[in-house]
Amino acid sequence: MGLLVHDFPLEFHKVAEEVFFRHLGADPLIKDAYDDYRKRKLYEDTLHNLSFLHTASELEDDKIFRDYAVWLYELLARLMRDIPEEKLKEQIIKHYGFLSEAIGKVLGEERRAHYKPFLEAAVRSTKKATLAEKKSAFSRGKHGDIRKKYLDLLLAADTEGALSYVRFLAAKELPLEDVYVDIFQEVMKEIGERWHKNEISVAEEHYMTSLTQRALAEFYPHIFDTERNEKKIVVCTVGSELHEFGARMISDLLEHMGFDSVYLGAAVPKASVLRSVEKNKPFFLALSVTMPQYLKECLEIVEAVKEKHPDVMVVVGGRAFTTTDEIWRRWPVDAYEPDGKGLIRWVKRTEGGT
Ligand code: B12
Repeated sequence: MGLLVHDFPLEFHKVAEEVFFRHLGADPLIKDAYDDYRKRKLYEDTLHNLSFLHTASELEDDKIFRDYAVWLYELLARLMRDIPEEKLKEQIIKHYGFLSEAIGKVLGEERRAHYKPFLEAAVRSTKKATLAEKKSAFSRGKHGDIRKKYLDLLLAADTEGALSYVRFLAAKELPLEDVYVDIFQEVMKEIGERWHKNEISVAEEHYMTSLTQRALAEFYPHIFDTERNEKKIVVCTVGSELHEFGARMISDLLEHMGFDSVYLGAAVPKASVLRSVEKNKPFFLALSVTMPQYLKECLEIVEAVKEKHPDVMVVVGGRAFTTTDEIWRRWPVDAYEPDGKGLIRWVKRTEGGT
């Protein structure tokens, strides 16, 4: 599934073409030494950058694009270690200049002026970005030793070892929220970091993700052993969002609290979410977003649910919200929580009426 949002302006394809030809004109290396694959990648990456720019502008949140600019710089710097950092920064900043020129040419000076503050903020963030290693807290703190041991087994591609370690953990009867949030969520984040640092491949990431999803199944007998509360909740991801691990965890943790969880999975269209709310009349709807591009669709769903089912509470969460300037505060949601533990606390407060 593509990363372009449902309302991605068609003219942006023309903008991307303009940017592409500006790069070709400015750099003989791209024109002569790039094969078709790399040229296509340059074009696609430009569309990707435009989709983040569009999202930040639509949601009036420039942190989304600043955050993306830093992420992009770090990704490219690690992929192209042969290019000195300052040179790479120059090239990226030149690219933002091309985006601005191309927007002016294709969409007009007014649109160019509209996007200017977003692009300027991205340039400032790129200039400040650094690859200096921050001290990782991954194997420190609560359950740090378990995280490290489990990740080491994944890195060694030791499927049997990893699953028997997970069974051992299940037998220890640690609180489910610790296992999910402190261990599996943090391991998944670390896997993402290592992919971003170009230390592990997409194949390794896929393997570790699918094994960890399988690991959750070891806890299922425990998930359903609680008393039911006769309330339903509906959980899903929206837009073309394929990251569904977080939503799955939320669904399991709520099931464990006694709710009947209707888990719809990934990338559920607005009309289907509404139909499920209509049919299940949940205590609340939980929407998960990881890629900022799908935040706008999330907002549209929140607004539609609030209009049609004002008695249903809506809670949002997922990594995308951490890349915004607390955007949920401007939304008609009942809560945002950063992780499964926060959601459990919110449910207890809400059910307890405090
Ligand atoms: C696994 C993974 C994938 C898998 C997902 C598989 C699956 N079945 O879910 C696949 C391979 C599909 C994937 C694809 C992509 N990915 Co990816 N992925 C990840 C990774 C490594 C882990 C995600 C995860 O499972 N986390 C564990 C869960 C449990 O954590 P969580 O989602 O944050 O959920 C917790 C909280 O956020 C919260 N929460 C979540 N939802 C909700 C909802 C409510 C209501 C509440 C209250 C709370 C809440 O509670 C959860 C539990 O505590 C992340 C790294 C990361 N830092 O997240 C990258 C990451 C998210 N991916 C990234 C990228 C770039 C992509 C791709 C664009 C790659 C590509 N070029 O194709 C695509 C996009 C696909 C798409 N259209 O969505 C980047 C995003 C960077 C950015 N700038 O936005 C990340 C951050 C990697 C990185 N470090 O660079 N990815």
